[in-house]
Amino acid sequence: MRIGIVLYPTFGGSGVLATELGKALAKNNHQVHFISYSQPARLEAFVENIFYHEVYIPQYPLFQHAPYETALAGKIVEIVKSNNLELMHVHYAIPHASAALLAKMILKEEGIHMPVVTTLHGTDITLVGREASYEPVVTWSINQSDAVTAVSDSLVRDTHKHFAVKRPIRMIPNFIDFERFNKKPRQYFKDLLAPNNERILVHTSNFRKVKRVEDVVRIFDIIQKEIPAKLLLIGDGPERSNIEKVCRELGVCNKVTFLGKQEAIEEILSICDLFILPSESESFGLSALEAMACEVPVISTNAGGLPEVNIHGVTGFLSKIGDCQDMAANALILLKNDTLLVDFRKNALEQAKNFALDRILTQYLEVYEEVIALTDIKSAANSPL
Ligand code: GMT
Repeated sequence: MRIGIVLYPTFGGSGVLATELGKALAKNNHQVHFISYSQPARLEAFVENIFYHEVYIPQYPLFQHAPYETALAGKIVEIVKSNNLELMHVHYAIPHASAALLAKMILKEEGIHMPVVTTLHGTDITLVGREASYEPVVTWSINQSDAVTAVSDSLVRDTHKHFAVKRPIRMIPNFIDFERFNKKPRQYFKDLLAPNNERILVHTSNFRKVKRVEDVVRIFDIIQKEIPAKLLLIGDGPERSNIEKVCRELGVCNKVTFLGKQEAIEEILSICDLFILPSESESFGLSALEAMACEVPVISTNAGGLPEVNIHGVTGFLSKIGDCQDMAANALILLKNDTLLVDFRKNALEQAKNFALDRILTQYLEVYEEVIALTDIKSAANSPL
């Protein structure tokens, strides 16, 4: 197939997932065209069958905010025509779905039929998309897409709850590539970061308020008062300065390492004992799945889709949002008991296998085949949009 993928190029979950999906499709001999405003973070090297098209956003003194959606729709039209693409898969509703649907209408005028598959990732539904100024456009985009998928049952429910959706939404969970994410022997790295064999806790995110990174530090503070421990914080974002301040206030700076944005997260996860994810909202929690694939159990909240990934009492523990005492107590149960920790490590890996790339890729391919077949029937019948 010849597939277009519209995505955010950042380290955020939706961009990561979309890039990894494109790479997997390319490996399976599909031609993939990424469209974004800058090079996707996980598209590091040249890969056969992958093409990247940058959206150029012309500036003009009149614009306070240059119209990205218009430039994106124009780019989609150009790329579909020049590469004879069979479908457009957009990740994140805003503004990717509406831009793709605009492109679809433009192409239809020229007799070209391009189906649009929209994948909802979370914040486009649970947070940003619900804003009054976005809501009608998101609702329209969901209803007009040829197929809509969401990354967890929780997100499917939230979408129906918050938007007037008149069509089925298919749940296709996020996936993990075990070729990349697996526990690697990195003792030298562990010796460097925890020279006295301290337990290592880790958190990765974009340091937005919704991630409650402050809670990570508060949970860690309780833990390190009972056992020797280190905390690794991976990522960066708006909350970073505040988190550093909390570290200073709690007097734990010498035990907390800010690693910033990292490419090879699996290398770091490989030396960690527990992953902490105290998010306020999380449609899936791809970062937790990445940790589990590297045999790291998860201490998280029960927000959104997290209970579908992290199984309470099996792969880690779930707590109420903001309950740092409970999350620390759960962490200590595992950190103080080697045998239990080993069991949870194994369980985490087993659960991660349910989200193995091959299983999930097939589900996306099914959707692609369905929409292409339906588009062929519709275009033969020359039906309206
Ligand atoms: O919250 C993030 O890390 C970024 C955000 C995004 O849209 O890129 O992530 C969302 O999509 C990920 C991939 O499907 C999910 O794993 C995250 O749970 C989801 N974030 C939220 O729902 C807050």
